[in-house]
Amino acid sequence: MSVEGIIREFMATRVSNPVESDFAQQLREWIEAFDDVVVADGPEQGAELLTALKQRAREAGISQGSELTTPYVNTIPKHEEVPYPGDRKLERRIEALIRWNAMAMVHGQNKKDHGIGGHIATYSSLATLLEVGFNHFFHATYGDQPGDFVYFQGHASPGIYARAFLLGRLDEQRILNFRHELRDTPGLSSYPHPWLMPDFWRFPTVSMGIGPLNAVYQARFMRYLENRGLIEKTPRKIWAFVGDGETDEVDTLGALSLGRREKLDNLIFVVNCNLQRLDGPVRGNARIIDELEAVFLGAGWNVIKVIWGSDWDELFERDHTGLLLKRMEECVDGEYQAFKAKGGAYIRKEFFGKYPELLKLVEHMTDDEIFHLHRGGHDARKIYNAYKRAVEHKGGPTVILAKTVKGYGLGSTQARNASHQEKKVADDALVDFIRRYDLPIPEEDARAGKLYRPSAEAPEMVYMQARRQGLGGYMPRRDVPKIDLTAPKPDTFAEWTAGSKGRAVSTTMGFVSMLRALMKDPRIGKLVVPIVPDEGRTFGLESAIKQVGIYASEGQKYKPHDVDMLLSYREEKDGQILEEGITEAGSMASFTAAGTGYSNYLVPTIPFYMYYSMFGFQRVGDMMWAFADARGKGFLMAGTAGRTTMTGEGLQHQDGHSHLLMSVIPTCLSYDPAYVYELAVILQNGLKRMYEDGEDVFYYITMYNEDYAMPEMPKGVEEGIVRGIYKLKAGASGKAAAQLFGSGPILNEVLRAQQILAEKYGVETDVWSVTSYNELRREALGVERWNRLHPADAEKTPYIVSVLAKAKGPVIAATDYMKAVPDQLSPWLTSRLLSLGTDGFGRSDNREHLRRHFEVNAESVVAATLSKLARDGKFDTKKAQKAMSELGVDPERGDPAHI
Ligand SMILES: Cc1ncc(C[n+]2csc(CCOP(=O)(O)OP(=O)(O)O)c2C)c(N)n1
Ligand SMILES: [Mg+2]
Repeated sequence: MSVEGIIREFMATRVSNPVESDFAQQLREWIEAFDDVVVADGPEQGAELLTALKQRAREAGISQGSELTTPYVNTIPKHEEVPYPGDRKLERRIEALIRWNAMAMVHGQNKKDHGIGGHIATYSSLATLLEVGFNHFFHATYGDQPGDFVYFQGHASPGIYARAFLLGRLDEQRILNFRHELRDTPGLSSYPHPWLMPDFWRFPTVSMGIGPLNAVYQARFMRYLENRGLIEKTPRKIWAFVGDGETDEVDTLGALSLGRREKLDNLIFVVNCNLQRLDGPVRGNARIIDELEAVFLGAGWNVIKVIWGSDWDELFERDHTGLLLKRMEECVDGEYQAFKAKGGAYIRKEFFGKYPELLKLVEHMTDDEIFHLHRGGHDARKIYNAYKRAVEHKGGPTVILAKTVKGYGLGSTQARNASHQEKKVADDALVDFIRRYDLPIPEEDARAGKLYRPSAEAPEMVYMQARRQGLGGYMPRRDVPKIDLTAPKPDTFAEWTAGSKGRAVSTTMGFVSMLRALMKDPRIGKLVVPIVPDEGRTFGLESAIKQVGIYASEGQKYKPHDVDMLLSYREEKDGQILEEGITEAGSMASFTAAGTGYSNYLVPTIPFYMYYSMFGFQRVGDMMWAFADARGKGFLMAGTAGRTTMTGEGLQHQDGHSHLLMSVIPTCLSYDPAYVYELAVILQNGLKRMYEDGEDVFYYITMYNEDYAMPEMPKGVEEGIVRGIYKLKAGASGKAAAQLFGSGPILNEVLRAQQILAEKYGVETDVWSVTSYNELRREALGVERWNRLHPADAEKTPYIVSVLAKAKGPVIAATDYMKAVPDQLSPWLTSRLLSLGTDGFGRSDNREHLRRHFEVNAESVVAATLSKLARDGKFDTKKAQKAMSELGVDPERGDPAHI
């Protein structure tokens, strides 16, 4: 824009204007002086001048709006670039081969098996961004430590497989089994799943948003381990490749401020800005790069934009009008997408054609040359320079915003709204592809979509191997080490299995004291990672805070107000507790980093994530699923659990369903202990199974805040506790007419019911403590399956059936969770089971009223038992009906499940 144009625009929008004409003149002088500096001494001097002025303004107390979007050009100017260190000819060849094999793999599989799916457009846009990383940056090891971590865009996995194929890591048969995992020979999972390919993938990323969020916390966890002396300090980096559409997920951008706060210069995001997501443009009416630049800059990240390829540099140099940049800043992403979909003539007319000066700028170029003016994310030199800067940047995380083309190089499917789901390519398009990339594949083979791998001696293959060797080996790779750890023996927990000697305590208090003891254990103490989302006081963690401190990468820069108190707030550089603040998702990400430490750092950290039960699975369930996929280990400790045990807080706080939700994760063992000794047995067993025996499972344990006397552990109940049920208290005569199941604090109601039934109604019952319906069901399903598959063999008996073999009468099960939790055992208890649970919305009240409302108090258990016995013809029906009013149970009241 001309100087006068700027002045006119500026004056028109001015707020204060004392002496208008004078100011316009002043402006003119300042701008001209600034222009002189830029022309004479270069843009850096111009920038420095502005910085100095800003500093001066700040000193004078003059505030200005901060600028969060910079011009729509590359952050690194051409003259600051270093030359590309690789052999571009060979690298181009390698990239073309990977592109071909990725496409052939997806195409071939869909031809063979219609609708099996797969993606090529994502990888096509990402290929160069990954190749520069694989050839020059991604370290597989640092000495004896695993190297950099790379979170790949899940939908780009065909490219990763194709690369591994070329390197000889995956054979042809394996590639032919892409998305065919259930055949005679091993297959390839659709996306990154460590559960399915445990020596290959490290991080499950395909559920959008989870990868980037986990990456941020992984970077922080790496620092935590370094600061606590559990791993060496290394220059390791965490790279997260993120889709531009993926940034719409709140998870993707929600934890950015942590990166800045913790100065995570080990963290690099690369956002693949191909301007499209699944349905169409990410920001058709604006520019996603501008939006993301502002977000990341605002969060304090180092932002590097890689927008234009090297071939644009010459155009910029020749454009003295500033019109090229102006035109770029006029166009929105919807137009940029159309340019790449519609070809060179269209770009000439619609982009350059707007200004005669710009048309002139490209008059020497053919339409084809114009079409092939590269975007930054397809230019290895630009990418290399951005990565180099990112790796060298100190003091905070870096994001690289790389502009690419979705479906790049795929011919007619490039940059179309439907590109994302393109799987099959027309035969002619395959031939076009090999021509475009100059691949030595016979046309016939191209039409058939055959895989192609040059001989190992081919220069590009030798180069590819050498690059990886230079960087420490192949990637991705997941380490599966043998954990050399002995769990504390059961007698270590003697203090907690001995009972509370009449003192009323909660299972939560019991847990915290065990946790404190575990942290003192000479073998595993250091490995324990307690995690809390601002609920430490709720769980009584103050003493633990004093004991081991809260992790704070900068220590404690202030004197806490409670410094003179016994349990003061203690932050330490090597503090052990991760106090995450109010972020269950962030805490879950820390849990994931710590729960996979055994593989990612070869340090078997043992996370205990303590949180408000209600804010568990239903809030971060997808992350829990990913945790299981990643073969995570650890303990999810769900406090303030139980719909009627959590008093006062009401509907959105009372959890009566988490056990049901956690039952869906195959590797999650969930327990609902009533007593501290049960909890002790479960913890010991968990530590042994996960860290001594090496099982890839994790634990979900509900804890309560109801105080009551904890009994001493009866003899011989350990197996029952672990398997899910044991007999706690038999009826006095030994001839029980019914069996009462209780769990968590509701077990106390059941014990009271046993007493009322005996004393008031002359009905003897046995009481069982059920620690895990989920585990009982899983075992029974396993046995049942075996029986189904072996009809000629003697039938095996599920544990639940065998423990109840001699127990007579119906089973009345009461729980603080939905009836569906005990109902899981129905197939093996046929007509015997009657479940009492807390279906419905919670209420604010105390335990007495809540339990009456949800019909899980002792009186309701008594009434249900009598009713069931009456229905079975074992108790007088009239007496059963009358008992209701004696017990304060109103048969005509509304069903709590619906009110
Ligand atoms: C949580 C979640 N929601 C939806 C999807 C389905 N999905 C897969 S890819 C995709 C579009 C991705 O767009 P973008 O992040 O821009 O990546 P690109 O393929 O363009 O590189 C969607 C919606 C998913 N995988 N995860
Ligand atoms: Mg995209």
